[in-house]
Amino acid sequence: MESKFIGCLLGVALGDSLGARREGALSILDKPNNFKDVISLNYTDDTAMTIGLAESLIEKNGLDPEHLARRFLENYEKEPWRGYGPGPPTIFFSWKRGASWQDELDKKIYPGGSFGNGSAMRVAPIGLFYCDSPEQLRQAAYLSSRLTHSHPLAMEGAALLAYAVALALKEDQDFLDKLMAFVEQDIYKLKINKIKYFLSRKDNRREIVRELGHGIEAFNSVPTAIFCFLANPTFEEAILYAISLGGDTDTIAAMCGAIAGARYGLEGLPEKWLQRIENRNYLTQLGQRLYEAYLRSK
Ligand code: F2R
Ligand code: MG
Ligand code: MG
Repeated sequence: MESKFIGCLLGVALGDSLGARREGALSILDKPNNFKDVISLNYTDDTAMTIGLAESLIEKNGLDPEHLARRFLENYEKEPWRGYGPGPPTIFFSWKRGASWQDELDKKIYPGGSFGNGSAMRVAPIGLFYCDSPEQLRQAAYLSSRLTHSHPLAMEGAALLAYAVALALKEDQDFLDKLMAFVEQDIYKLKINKIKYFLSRKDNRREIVRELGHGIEAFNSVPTAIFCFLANPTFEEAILYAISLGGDTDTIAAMCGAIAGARYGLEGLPEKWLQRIENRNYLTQLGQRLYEAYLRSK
């Protein structure tokens, strides 16, 4: 289990940093790039916010939204150049000026709140910490999302990704059926059915992108990341495949990396990539500390 906690956090960082090299690419590759020429792997906001969430869960022994909001702000101020989405920094500045985490400030930026994938991309630590209780996991994922992404489709995307991490951690054999029973929003149910259809057709990349999406919206990226994990037999193949789909590649590969890292553990992550990942030691320690916090919470 400890190896899987570590593998999940490092999996986010590997997917994010490899994917960041193609983020926004509209083209779909016919076959995955093997990244042989890459010397160092630097991660973006996806990993920076995952770190913030893991740190807060460890320090507070569970989800404390006020503490989490403070940590997101502190980490952003240390590293504002991580390539954050447009909405969150505006919200961080409002918190700094005294606004509350409960204010759902994203509703002032987007009608009905943000349905960007920014809350799903960082949610993996909740999938690990609350892996024994789907309902606690759902409530924690919703609450963590509400700070910056209060639209129901973002909250649901975060819960779905967290639950996928929990099921992968446990090597659950009824993965898709359990995801289907868990989700409440129709668009996610529709896309989970499409995942089933495409599992035997993974080379139809254009059709997969058309039907599942590869965009910045939670509903156009969370199901795609789950598909990339299920359609490939190893961590490496899943990440390269995710990146080959183009679009929001850092985030789709980060979310796929979270699930695949939880499934295969640290041993399943390619050493050739681990050697080049930024902050490898800190991410490893964070996985260990999150595992200890999880044990204490039981
Ligand atoms: N920001 C980026 N990539 C840009 C390139 C960065 C560059 N490399 C650099 O160096 O700076 N990536 C990161 O942003 C995504 C996560 O974004 P998040 O946190 O969800 O942001 P936001 O602003 O809440 O939403 C993102 C977009 O979604 C659309 N949207 C959201 N809600 C909407 C609504 N209600 N109606 C219409 N559209 C809505 C908007 O287009 C938002 O701008 C990740 O990819 C991460 O890697
Ligand atoms: Mg990013
Ligand atoms: Mg992205």
